[in-house]
Amino acid sequence: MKRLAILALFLGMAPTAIGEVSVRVCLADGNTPLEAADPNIPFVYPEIMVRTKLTIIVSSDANDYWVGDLFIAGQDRGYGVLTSAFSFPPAGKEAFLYPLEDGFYQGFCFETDDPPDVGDWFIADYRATNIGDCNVGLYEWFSFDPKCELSFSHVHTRDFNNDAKVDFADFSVIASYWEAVDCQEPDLCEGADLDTDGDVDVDDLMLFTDYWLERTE
Ligand SMILES: [Ca+2]
Ligand SMILES: [Ca+2]
Ligand SMILES: [Ca+2]
Repeated sequence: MKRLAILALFLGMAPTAIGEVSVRVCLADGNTPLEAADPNIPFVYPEIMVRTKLTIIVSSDANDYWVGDLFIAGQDRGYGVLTSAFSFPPAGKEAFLYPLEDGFYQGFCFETDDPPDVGDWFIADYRATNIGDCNVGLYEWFSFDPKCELSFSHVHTRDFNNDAKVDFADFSVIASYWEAVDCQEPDLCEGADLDTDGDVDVDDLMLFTDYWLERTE
């Protein structure tokens, strides 16, 4: 009986306790969620190909005025870039955003109307520019440390002909270099030597098929 009473108290308090700004990652369409690589580890995402475009959405289940940023910091700026950002109606008519690029941060600064509405507030476009790791931090109230960090890892593209889709046109590049043994940096047999060991063989083919029909934007 006592336990029930405590539960009722907890439920009664919940609506005020959970109001919070959160961030999520979607594909370039801004709609299809990109799930974490491991459901138990939030904000660490599966490997994406260089040139892949993603969207990062800032939303809130509380209608409290908010000031925050999405930034790529330090050397991570060599691997990814936040290219553009927009506000959604729930951020309010007076919502405000602007790009920031200084000696350490690259990204966008956001400010909602006072008060905003509950819902999606802002969206930013992210692009993987180089092979390596890149974190995007969500900062609040001018803090130096991010509230959370989205961790992206970029790998060689499988879109060899650069038409934003991995399909037969790209497979034909693998086929045309099949069993080649003299692939060299930086061309790597037009990218077909995906594991960069100098040849094009079944290991490269497997790395290729992992991304079959994926789109980069
Ligand atoms: Ca392609
Ligand atoms: Ca290879
Ligand atoms: Ca090999």
